[in-house]
Amino acid sequence: MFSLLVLNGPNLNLLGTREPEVYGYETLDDIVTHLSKVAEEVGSTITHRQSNHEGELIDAIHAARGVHDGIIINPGAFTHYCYALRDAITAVNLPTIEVHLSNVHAREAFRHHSVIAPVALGQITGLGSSGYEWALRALVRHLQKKR
Ligand code: CA2
Repeated sequence: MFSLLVLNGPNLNLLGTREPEVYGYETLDDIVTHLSKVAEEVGSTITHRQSNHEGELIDAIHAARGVHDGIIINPGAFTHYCYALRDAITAVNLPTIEVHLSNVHAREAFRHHSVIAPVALGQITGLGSSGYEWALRALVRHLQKKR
């Protein structure tokens, strides 16, 4: 049984309400509900947190130490410039998978670079909401191998 922290960054609370052509029609609640079911299926649990504030995400990452086994994070636009978020992930030393709904490489140039990716176990981008599910399955498999 693994305990996973799922974090979503700025503006992702708006999912399902605007720009569905980019981010899909599902709300964040829809995504988290599905993810909870997948977690149960693989004998794990998730704790979800969305914040529009850098410091809150950093605090949640710090608090994950000794509580959660791994992190799934969609850092939103923080992905591209937030070194403090990257440092927090490095500091807690928990396996972390970065997820993006859209294919960041097919979008504006500023989205092509992630400051998070080098400290992440891996990155999933462009697969829509299913990216969270693949991240969860991959993280659980990674944790099982480490046991
Ligand atoms: O594709 C992703 O998941 C992103 O992390 C989403 C971020 C963007 O800044 C990244 O480059 C890629 C933006 C999240 C905005 O979410 C919205 C959802 C619905 C309506 C408007 C914004």
